Amino acid sequence: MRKSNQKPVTRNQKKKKINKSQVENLIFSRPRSMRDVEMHYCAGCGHGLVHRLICETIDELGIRERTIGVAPVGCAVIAYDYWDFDVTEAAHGRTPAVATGIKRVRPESIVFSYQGDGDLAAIGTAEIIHTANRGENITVIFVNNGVYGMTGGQMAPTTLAGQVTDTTVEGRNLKRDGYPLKILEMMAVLPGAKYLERTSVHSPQEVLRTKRAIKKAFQTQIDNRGFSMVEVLAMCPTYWGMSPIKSADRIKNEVSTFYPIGVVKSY
Ligand SMILES: Cc1ncc(C[n+]2csc(CCOP(=O)(O)OP(=O)(O)O)c2C)c(N)n1
Ligand code: SF4
Ligand SMILES: [Mg+2]
Repeated sequence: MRKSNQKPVTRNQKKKKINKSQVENLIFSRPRSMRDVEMHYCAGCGHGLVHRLICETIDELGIRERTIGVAPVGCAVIAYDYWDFDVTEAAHGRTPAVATGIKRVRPESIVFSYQGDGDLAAIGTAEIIHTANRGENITVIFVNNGVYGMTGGQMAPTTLAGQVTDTTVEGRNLKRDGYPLKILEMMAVLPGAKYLERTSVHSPQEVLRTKRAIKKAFQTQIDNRGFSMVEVLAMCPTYWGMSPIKSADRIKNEVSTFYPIGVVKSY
């Protein structure tokens, strides 16, 4: 077992000098589906955690060779640099449409779209609703951090009432800016949507729950049951203007009281 004062072993180091008994004793390592590169995300960002959970899931299901991801526009725009399986890119909000095309042409592939809340719940509202309504057999991983991260922290449709952002400097005003959108609850009425769950990555326990939900969503597709989607509440410490720890606390105490964690629809 690795002692706490020893540095973690990277895949490059493994290639160079790790011996057989050390490999046998490893209890934690990088998933095969994840590249051994440094990520560009800010400290405490939720995206890296969600990326890893997707990779672990793909490894455990043994589907790396037939998985195709569709990366969004947003902070996760270069997710293809971090994933070691086929990934393509779509214009802002259009990942479900692109994923639909790929899945219909290559039904044997496991196809997922990865989207932020600006991508999915603003510019891509039409695409996500119609993709779910058609019952496309794809999986959507929806990372809800309540802001437009990539472009500088503007209000998103998911921004909470009173939340300060670059475009709501006195807090989101429901009269002026409308109400925060609960996309999963809206989609639950669509017969084509088969599995919908909301999770979070603000604590180890919730990270594990997110992993189970992502696995079930992929399994839903493998079993040909139809559209599946997991909404993950994620931290954006940079544009929430708080530390990573305070950001995690904010999800626990504030965000998840408006966006309840749990299964919204299942089969
Ligand atoms: C058609 C179009 N409109 C606007 C933009 C600018 N834009 C790029 S990323 C982004 C918001 C991304 O926010 P989100 O999807 O929540 O991702 P996050 O960065 O928060 O993970 C916007 C508005 C764009 N790239 N294309
Ligand atoms: S701006 Fe927010 S969402 Fe983007 S990388 Fe930084 S913490 Fe993550
Ligand atoms: Mg966002």
